[in-house]
Amino acid sequence: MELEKLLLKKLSKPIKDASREELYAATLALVKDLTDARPLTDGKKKLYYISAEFLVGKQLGKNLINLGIYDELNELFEKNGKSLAKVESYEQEPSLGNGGLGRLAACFLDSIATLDLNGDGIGLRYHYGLFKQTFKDHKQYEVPDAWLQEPNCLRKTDVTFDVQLGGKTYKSRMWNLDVVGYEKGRNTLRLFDLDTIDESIVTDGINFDKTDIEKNLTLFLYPDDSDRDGQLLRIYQQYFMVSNAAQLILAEQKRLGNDLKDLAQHVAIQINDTHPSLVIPELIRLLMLEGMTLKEAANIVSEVCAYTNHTILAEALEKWPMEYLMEVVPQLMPIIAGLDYAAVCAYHDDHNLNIIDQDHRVHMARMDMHYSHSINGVAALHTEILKNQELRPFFNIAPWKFNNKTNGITFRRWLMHCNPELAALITKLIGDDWKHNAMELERLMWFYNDEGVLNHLDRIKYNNKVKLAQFIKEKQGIEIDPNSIYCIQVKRMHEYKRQQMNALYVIWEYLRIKSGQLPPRPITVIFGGKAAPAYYMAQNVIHLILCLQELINNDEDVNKYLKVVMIENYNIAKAEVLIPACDISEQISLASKEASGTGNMKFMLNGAVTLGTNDGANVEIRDLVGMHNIFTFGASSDHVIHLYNTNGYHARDYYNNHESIRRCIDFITSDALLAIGDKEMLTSLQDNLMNKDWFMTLLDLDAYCSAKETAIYDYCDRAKWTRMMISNIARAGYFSSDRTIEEYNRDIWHL
Ligand code: 26Q
Repeated sequence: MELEKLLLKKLSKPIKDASREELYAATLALVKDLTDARPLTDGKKKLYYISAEFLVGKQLGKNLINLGIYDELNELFEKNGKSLAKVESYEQEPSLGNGGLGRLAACFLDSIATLDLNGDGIGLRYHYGLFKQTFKDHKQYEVPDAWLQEPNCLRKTDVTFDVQLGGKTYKSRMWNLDVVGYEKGRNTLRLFDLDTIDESIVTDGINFDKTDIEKNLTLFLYPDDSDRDGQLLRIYQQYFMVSNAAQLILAEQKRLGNDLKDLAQHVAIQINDTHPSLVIPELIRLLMLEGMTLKEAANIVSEVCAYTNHTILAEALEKWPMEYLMEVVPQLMPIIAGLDYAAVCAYHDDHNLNIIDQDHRVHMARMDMHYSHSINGVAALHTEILKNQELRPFFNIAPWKFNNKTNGITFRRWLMHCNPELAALITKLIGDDWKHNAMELERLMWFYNDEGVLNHLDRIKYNNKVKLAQFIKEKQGIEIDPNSIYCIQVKRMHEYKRQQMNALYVIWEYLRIKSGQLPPRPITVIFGGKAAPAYYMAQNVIHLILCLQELINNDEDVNKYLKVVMIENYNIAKAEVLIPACDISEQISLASKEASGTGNMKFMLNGAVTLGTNDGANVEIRDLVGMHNIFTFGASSDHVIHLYNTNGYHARDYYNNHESIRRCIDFITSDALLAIGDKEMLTSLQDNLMNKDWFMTLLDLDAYCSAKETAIYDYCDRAKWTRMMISNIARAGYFSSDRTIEEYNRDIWHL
């Protein structure tokens, strides 16, 4: 009743007469009021989580859950013939991230607030964020994503700072996004921007004048950096982000009356990959302006800062030419040189430790590692590889800095919001303590032999599969069968994640069906993910998948047993429909290459069974659920690393020596596919797989097809499969981001 009154005040007409848009605006305003009524978390020490990405997803539903009014509002809407889900779908999804790293930052903010820890996020208010993906002629096209429509979840503030970019002064502005914890806690995500950004400078698609900083600085996330101007723009963005962060932090400390000499007692900074690394020299610069020496400031900053590594791919470790930094941030270069000198003096015998290398490039990760007190990887295997391989020289000089923090996900969004039926069943079975202590999910194992519960689980999965089928029909016009097995691989398109191996499996299955060997149950293979615009091989893989979708779904001999869907513009909202509907979770990266993965955790929590390599957090999933509740295959990370070190992998040998592999590769340029697709793209992909295959697709292809066949047979044993489902859900508690954040706080932040 109370809630109804509050809503009507915002609406000024009866709920039943209001449009979806009006209901959205009123609910958004209501959420803002209720958020304001909750006190901001504070404390003696504060965390600043700095990140180029925050892939927060739609805010309305999540905030309603965390404020504890979702169900009540849902009923109120239903009573008036309205659907809260429809109102939620009106919201534009903020497109402030591209993948795992950005989504992790969003899950972390949710957990930090829920645990009532004092911590804000700091990032950029991109006007278009990451591009929107569309398909035409079986290819990906990129269009700007104008997500900033009014009204939205951001709040304009009058906080501004002066930032020096290329010798000129610009005035920034801070925008706030409320972060409400589940039941308690409230923090803020601070997003910085310039008032002068001009969206109209973007012409045909995503082209714009890259030199006009005043107008373009925050237009896009990861603007094309294939030329010098693009790279300069990336540095401008990074410096703008961290200069605002450093100024905000010091302003808050001064306001609290804290002595800057005691900064490490009051402030912790987490550097999310290398994009915010310039915060180290910038903070040192500002402390020196307050009268400290370089040495004093550097010591304090090292105690404040901690660095998280999210990848071992060499190309993702940022190195900027000194000349670029001289142009963009001349005020930092003397400091970086001083930091390098101090580090080099200490360790003059190993060039791998230099911040500035012989080619005058500045290595961001090296600066992070010298001048922070903690270096962490994001899954157990990943951290071991960092220590023993990629970052070994640093581990040798400072082993105490290294620690593991296995990633996690927020169960508020990835269970309670996206799968309310499953959440309700869990609560009915074990009470609702699991919402605060995810390890309580273990109790579901009591029902391991309870046929009624297992059938109920199965029914929920089926309902979610029906919903996904309706969604795909509505959005993309493709019909899929909810009684088929849904195999889902959704993530950024990258060769190391090996979507191409899954596509080769599709060809393998297609050829088998054509030859009369039918699978025991129909299979639906679902892909989704964006490819970077200049990443041709990833574009080619999308092209192959879209061609296969066209060929197979229209082949009357085959489409009763096999279908292929490539989801257009995969994002958080789509993930929330896909993940609860999944049977087989595809986590098939080349062992050693996927730092952790977090999709793998979301799928298991929603009762999917993993088909994966022993990579990233898959290893920990396997250890938790046991070998009988996961399908693993493929070369070990040790073996893969050995192959790289010895140049021991030759794709050509696999092509020549394995008939089944050869048939799949040859099919990429078969008449059937060339009739649909682009000859150049398909040939280039085929050529790459046969002659280069840097991520060793053919090495694991046979093992992958066999493992998938086993999984599909096991799926047909419903009693067996539903037990695998419940085992996966019950063991997912460890992957709550609440656990991850408690570990960060215990070992690194000490809030
Ligand atoms: C670097 C240089 C130049 C341009 C872009 C970049 C760049 C941009 C984004 C490098 C890396 C990223 C994003 C990385 C990322 O999302 N990593 C994922 O992080 C997840 C959270 O820890 C892990 O679960 C995934 O395994 C990891 O791939």
